[in-house]
Amino acid sequence: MATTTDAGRHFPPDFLWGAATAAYQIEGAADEGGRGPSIWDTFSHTPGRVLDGDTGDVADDHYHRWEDDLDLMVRLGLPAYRFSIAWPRIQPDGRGAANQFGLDHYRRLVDGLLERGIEPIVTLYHWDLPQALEDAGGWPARDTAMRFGDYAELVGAALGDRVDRWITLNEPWCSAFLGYASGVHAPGRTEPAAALAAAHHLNLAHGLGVQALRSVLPAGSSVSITLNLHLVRPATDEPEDQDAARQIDAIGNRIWLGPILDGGYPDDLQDDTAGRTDWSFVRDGDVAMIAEPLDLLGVNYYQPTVVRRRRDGEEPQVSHGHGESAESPFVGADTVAFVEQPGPVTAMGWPIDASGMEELLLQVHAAYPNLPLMVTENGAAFDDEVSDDGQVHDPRRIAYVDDHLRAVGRAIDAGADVRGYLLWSLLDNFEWAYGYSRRFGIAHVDYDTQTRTVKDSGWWYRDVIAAGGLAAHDG
Ligand code: IFM
Repeated sequence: MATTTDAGRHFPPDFLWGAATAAYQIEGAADEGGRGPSIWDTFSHTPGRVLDGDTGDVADDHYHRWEDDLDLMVRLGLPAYRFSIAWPRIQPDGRGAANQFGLDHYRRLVDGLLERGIEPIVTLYHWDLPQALEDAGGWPARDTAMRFGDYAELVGAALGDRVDRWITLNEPWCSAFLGYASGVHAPGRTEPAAALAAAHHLNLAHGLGVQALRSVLPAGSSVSITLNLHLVRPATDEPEDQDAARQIDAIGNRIWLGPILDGGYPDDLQDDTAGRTDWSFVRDGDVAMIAEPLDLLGVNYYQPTVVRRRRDGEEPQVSHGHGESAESPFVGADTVAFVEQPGPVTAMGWPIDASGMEELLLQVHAAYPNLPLMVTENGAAFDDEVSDDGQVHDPRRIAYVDDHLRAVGRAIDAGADVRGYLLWSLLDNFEWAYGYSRRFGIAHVDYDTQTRTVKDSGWWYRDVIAAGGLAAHDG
């Protein structure tokens, strides 16, 4: 139980503190170690897809600098580090025997973490699908789910003796709907029906991944999935706005929670999307495979979403808070309008509202009271610069994280079983379609020199971790 006193807020003693990254966003070394191309290599090298033509070719050069980066984590006193494995380093074509060189790289990384007393948390898939699998159909093709099961088994067998915590997929909503519906993420397709098939095959991949991991991991290992659940609020109490919120909840949240935790796809989701697909890609037995029991649910939260029903004659929106596209990522919810929220925003344009964190954790806890939760991502981008004094002063990030941690604490007080908080992100990195223009790190990266400078927020977070909580709020 978290406790609040005048002196501040303390978290449970076994609360896991950490920071997170993902392979394509930090590694670079795109052509090294036998790595094959991923959909993000292809996408970022396609003119017009990523801001300023940025690519992940070099990124933070973490592939070469990982030891220094682990030492940086030690300076920050991080007890845990969440990172992802690049599938194309393990299976360059997405199938077949493992590339030993790739496995060895991650084994060294894990050993380096363990030697430094940092707990590794492995995400198997953070959006870098081997290009060969996209060429064979990508996530809309059922076979991709089977291939993920094989990949999960290879990695689980190689690292299961030293990694206790596993996450199958990161934010499959982005993979399915930003990748295949709005097309603002790789592979950049705008095929709403295919996006729904992709969502199902990502669910199936998750289930097969859990099965594969369980078959090779020691008993007691923790297996989970990370979802970017949408905290959706209707703009008014009017039934049509409430129904708009229901639709976004269906296509944003229950499309994952339904089959994974509730035994099937919700009827209203199938009704909403009936004009796009007949869902015949769901085969007998699939839902049972998807519903493999989980040890924990990873929740990523950044911002709330406010919606209303679009009025007659009103044009559909081309921006849905996830980049500009004529196709909405919210398939089947074409008459939903996204309402701009008053108040401060981050450099992503995302509204800052920590109350959504508390609300979301409590909603999920109410729906699944026996499932432990972990905040596997939360953080903010701001336009940080190295000052003349050589430091990076980022008070807005400190305020953002402070507020959101307090919200996590309130959720714990109210009964939510939240086991940890992993800040996004350790380092400034490749922010997908925004390239290097958005900085989420608690350590600044100078992309010309690869110099890391711990921001004020990094030192502040170190102190929070060391104290096991937050000092008194003076705001
Ligand atoms: O950078 C991303 C991360 O890869 C997935 N979750 C959201 C972050 C910020 O956009």
